[in-house]
Parts: sequence; structure tokens; C-alpha cells
Amino acid sequence: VTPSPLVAALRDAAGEPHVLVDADVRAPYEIDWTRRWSGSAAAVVRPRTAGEVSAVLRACAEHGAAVIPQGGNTGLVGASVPRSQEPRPQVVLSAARMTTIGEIDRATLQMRAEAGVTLGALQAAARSAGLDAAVDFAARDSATVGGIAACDAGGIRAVRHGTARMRVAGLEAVMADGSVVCRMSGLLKDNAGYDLPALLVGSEGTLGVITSVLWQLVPRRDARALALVPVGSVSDAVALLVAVRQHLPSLDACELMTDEGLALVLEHIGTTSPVRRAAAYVLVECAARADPLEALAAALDAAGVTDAAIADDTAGRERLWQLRERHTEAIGAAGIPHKLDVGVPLDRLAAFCDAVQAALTDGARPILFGHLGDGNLHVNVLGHDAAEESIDELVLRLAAQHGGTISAEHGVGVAKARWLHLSRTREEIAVMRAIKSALDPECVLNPGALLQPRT
Ligand code: 2HG
Ligand code: ZN
Repeated sequence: VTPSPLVAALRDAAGEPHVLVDADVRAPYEIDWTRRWSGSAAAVVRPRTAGEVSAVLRACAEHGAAVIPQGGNTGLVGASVPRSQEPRPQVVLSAARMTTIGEIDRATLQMRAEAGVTLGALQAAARSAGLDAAVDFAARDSATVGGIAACDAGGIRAVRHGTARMRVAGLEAVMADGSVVCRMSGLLKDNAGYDLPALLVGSEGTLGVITSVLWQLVPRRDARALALVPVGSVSDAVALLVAVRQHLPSLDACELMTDEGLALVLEHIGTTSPVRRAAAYVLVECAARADPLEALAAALDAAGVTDAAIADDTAGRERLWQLRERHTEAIGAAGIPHKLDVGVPLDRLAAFCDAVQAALTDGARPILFGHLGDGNLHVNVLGHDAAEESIDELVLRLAAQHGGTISAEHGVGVAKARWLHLSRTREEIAVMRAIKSALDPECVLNPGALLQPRT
């Protein structure tokens, strides 16, 4: 068969073997991890270099196609797969072949990585150089640095090291018109005008396609100690955080689970709880050069904790961590969840959780867990029709009413674009739209993600 003019142009841009058109080969690129979001692509293209990405974007512009940038396709807000309602042909631009990791600059502790490098590969490269990538989360072996930067992902160590924004010391991106913007000097002080890398971080693929990132590493702190503490309520969990935080300069992660989530994980992996069952649980992890176990135990003691599971060896820590990290997988095995990733100020977190529990009735099954240290809660709701959006709206409105944000670390994506106004003022959204139309006037890049299409 003769390829369509779009497919022929994509082949010219990236090479024939790297343009996937067969339905069964395209399929995994067309559906998201939750199975809640999917759409059909005219092609999946896997360029190798920024130059090829540029040629792909020019081909798409010329043939009136929309571009869906995709990294590891671990996104949870429907923004990494084609839209179900997009009149134009859609091209998934996969970073899967852009996997080169550069040398580490020993003076600045910065490392260059192409967009398709997984977080796990980045961490391993940092580790083998005696350094640390300073970001971590459960999807580490699939999520890629391009997507992590594009969404300003956070994860379990943001309480100490901040989100991806703090790690991106520079980047290279291809804009909608095919021009390549590169700011890779890595200078910490460089205030010559607008901070374009900062603009692209968190832009969710709507302003440009990130092709490389200059990642800021940190020195390694290898000695770790972890405690899993059962608590009577979310309010007690927050109180525990407040009690230990100022006494633990080595605090590296502080996570929250509720009993509903733990029960699901225990059943999913076929194990029993290492601590007594309670309404909620807090994981507190410390990392330091010297063993932080004593400091952790003393802080817990001072906070009045009498019963906890503690581990300072790798196997023991992994056993405890999997109870938290396997939530997404266990929930996914139980059904297609609604996923709301919200952030709420710590002093209102407990009230927010109570309000969510009280508001979700009619067979909806809320599972709350997340990153206690930074007030980032993952409200997953099972038992509710995947296409029905009233649950999403209810939870997001409650987050806003409690002084929080509708999107903490997963991005707004397609899932939450229509509620952006709950977290951003009309004036802010007008500025965002002005930036979008200046940089991508035809709305080629990731249409419908972050900003709703104008009607
Ligand atoms: C996590 O913290 C991830 O485990 C996924 O951000 C959260 O599945 C989720 O809702
Ligand atoms: Zn998370």
C-alpha cells in the first residue's frame, strides 16, 4: 500500500523502520497505564535525535497532524496517549530511542541525559559515579526524564530535594515550528532574560518537546533507615510529621497510607502486615552519610511512638517500601480507578481526607495515600464508572476548598484540564493561553492537555 503523505513525510524525517503504522504495533502507545485513556494514532514515530524530532514536527505541521509526545507512558492524566476526540490525525512522538547518558561534570555535579533515559538508568549512572539523582518513585524503570521534566514530577524524595524543577539545570527542546532551543550551560546564575527551561518544565508537552535534560545530581548519602508507624488517624500522621521533622535533618521521605490501601496491597502481594493494623500508617525514611538509625529511633521516641517496624538493611527496607510503592499496581489490579493527585496544606490535610470520605458514597471506594511530607495526596477511587466525571470534580473541588491544588505531581493533562480554574485564576489562565498561542499557534503539541481546546 502507498503510505499516506503524512506517513511518507515521517519516514523521511525519522527513517522508515522508526515509523510504526500497524495497529497491533501501535496499540501499546495508544492506551495509558490506567486503561482509562486511549485514542488512535495515524503513526507512532521514534526519532533518535533532536534534529529528527525537529523534522518530525515540521512534517506534522505541514500535514496538519497533532503531536502527542510520549516518554515511558506512565502518565496518569491521559496526556501521553492520543485523544479520543481530536479531528486531526495524531502522531505519537516517542522518546524511546533517545537514551544516551552523557559524562558527569565533576565540578557542577550535572549530567546530560536524553529524553528517553529512564529514571532507573539515570539513578544507576549517578550511583556508579558515587552520586545520587535525588528523585525517586515507583515507576522508575519506565518513566523517562523527558516526561519527568515535562510534568515536573515529584515522587517520594521531594520532601528533601524538591520536584523535577529543582533538578533541571538546563535543557534542549524542539518547539512546534521545529526550531531547537538549547540552554545547556548549566550555570546556576544565568539571569539573561526569560527562563525558557523553567517554562518548559511542567508545560506537559504543550509548548515544546524536551529532547535532553541537564540533571543536577547531589552527593550520595548511602546510610538509610526506615520506620513504618501505625497511627490512629490522618490527623495523628500529620502530628507525627510535625513532631519528627525538625529533629531529623536526614529526613528523606515521609509517606502516608491508609488501611484500605494497605489491605489491598497485602492481598495483592500475598503477605501480612509487619505492624499492627491501624487507620493509617506513616513511613519515615532518613538518609545520611553515617547510619541515621539512632537519630530516627530517638525522634520517634520523643514523638511518643511505641510501636513501629524499623529496617536499616536493604532487604528490610524494600519489604516495607513495597507496601507503599505497590499501591498503584494493586489498585490497578482491582479495577480502573479515578486518580486524583492533589496537594493540600498540611494543617488541612486531615479535614480534606474526612471530607472526601464523607462525600464519596454510592459504592465508590476511595483509597487515599501519598507523600505526607509535602501534603501531596493520591485520591484513588474504585467502584465508579470510568467515564463518569462527577467523582473527579467532587474531589478536586474539595481540594481547592481546603486551600490546595488540583495537580501536585502528575500534571493536569487531559483528565483535569476542565478544572484548571479551580487552581489558577482567570488572569493566570489568560497568560498561559497567550504563551501557548505565541509558541504553538496551530495547537499542534499535545492538544487538550493542560488547557482545554477553545470552543
Ligand atoms: C505514587 O506516589 C505515584 O505512587 C502514583 O504518584 C500514585 O497511583 C497513584 O495515584
Ligand atoms: Zn506520587
